[in-house]
Amino acid sequence: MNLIARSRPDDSLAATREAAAELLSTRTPKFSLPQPLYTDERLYALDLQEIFEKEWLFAGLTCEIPAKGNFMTLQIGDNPILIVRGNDGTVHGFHNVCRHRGSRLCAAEKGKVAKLVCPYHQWTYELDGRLLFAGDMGPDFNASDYGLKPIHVATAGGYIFISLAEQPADNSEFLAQLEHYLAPHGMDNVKVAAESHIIEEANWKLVVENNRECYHCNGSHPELMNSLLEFDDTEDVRATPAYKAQVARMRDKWDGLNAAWQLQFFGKQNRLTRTPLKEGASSMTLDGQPGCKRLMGDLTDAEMGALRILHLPNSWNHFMADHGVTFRILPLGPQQTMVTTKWLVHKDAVEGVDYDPEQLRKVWDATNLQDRRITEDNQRGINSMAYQPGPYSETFEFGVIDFVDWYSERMLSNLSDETPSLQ
Ligand code: 3BY
Ligand code: FES
Ligand code: FE
Repeated sequence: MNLIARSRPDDSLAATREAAAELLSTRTPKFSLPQPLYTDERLYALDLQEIFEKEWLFAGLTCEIPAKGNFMTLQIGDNPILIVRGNDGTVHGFHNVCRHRGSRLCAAEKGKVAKLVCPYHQWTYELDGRLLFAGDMGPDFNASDYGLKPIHVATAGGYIFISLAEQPADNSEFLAQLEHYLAPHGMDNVKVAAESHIIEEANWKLVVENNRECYHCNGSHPELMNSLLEFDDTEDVRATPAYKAQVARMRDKWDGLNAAWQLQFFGKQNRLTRTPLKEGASSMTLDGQPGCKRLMGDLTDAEMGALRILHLPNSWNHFMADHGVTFRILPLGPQQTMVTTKWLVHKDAVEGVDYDPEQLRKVWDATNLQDRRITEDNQRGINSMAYQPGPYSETFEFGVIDFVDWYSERMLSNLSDETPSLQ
């Protein structure tokens, strides 16, 4: 065996980057992606490096960490992340990694602490990341050299976004508009009424693609289709005169309530729009009626349609008058993705009186499981030797085209930055 001839790890990294750039720049536009982009573990590692470690990601909600010392954790590829509310109310984000010998610091998904204490040798950090205590480290030890490594955090409208990039892109315009569109929903006064984590055995891009179209909805989502109107724009070729009249009526109402509704894109990465639900439905519940009697914010009219928020690469959301639903995806492997769904209601709504969490979550629990089956079958077919990229419908799958274009553009642009070396 000739060990010398074996390629060095950084050669193979460069080769993977070249292969990805080649696949993305020669792909057929408006067709699904070439197989390796959905299957290959090296290309998956590149997705983590170039998308999930560089772009802004939806992490969670400020209502989940209401008071100082409240924290939440999540995992971005190999990176454990910690988000914690500081003594002064600031939301801090850190790599959840002790500066002593690197142990993961906080294991719980959520919790409350006075200080951040490493379970291994009890190095103790302030909520703002400063190292306060390290036992017997000798006279030359300088604690100020060993603070937790910060990540970028941005909050708006109750949302927490994080970025592991050194210098993330400016997203302030989207954040300001997000806050504006969410204003009627009183995001300072919400709580999580129900939460689910499901794992889909599929590449994260298939999970997003599935969400970006409703070509599959009539065949798969009977519960959701009681309330969801699949198109969100009067310019949509499928928009009927009845739909346009409904939109005009709702827009008068939204204007009266100062509830922003305009369809707005921020590049292809973020989209905001308020749209009606099916005539007669006011919420995404089984019967289309409000799932929570206490409405969000100061709203008094249950019929508000739904605010739809899209944030690539990892979130979509629906906000009605009575509750909001947030979705977060996190990749777990080349063919494995976690989908976290949270149902939000007014924080003063009383469980068992104003809402029943089991009822509230029914439509999206059903829809998530239907989407899991669809997406896992999509992955199984893509793994076949017979798979070849197929054409998207421009009428029904324009959202998928936009996502795949966004992904390809981000990858090609991030790949053209200098090649990172293995540390
Ligand atoms: O969750 C969503 O936003 C989308 C709307 C269309 C298909 N999917 C259910
Ligand atoms: Fe954290 Fe030792 S690794 S205290
Ligand atoms: Fe679906």
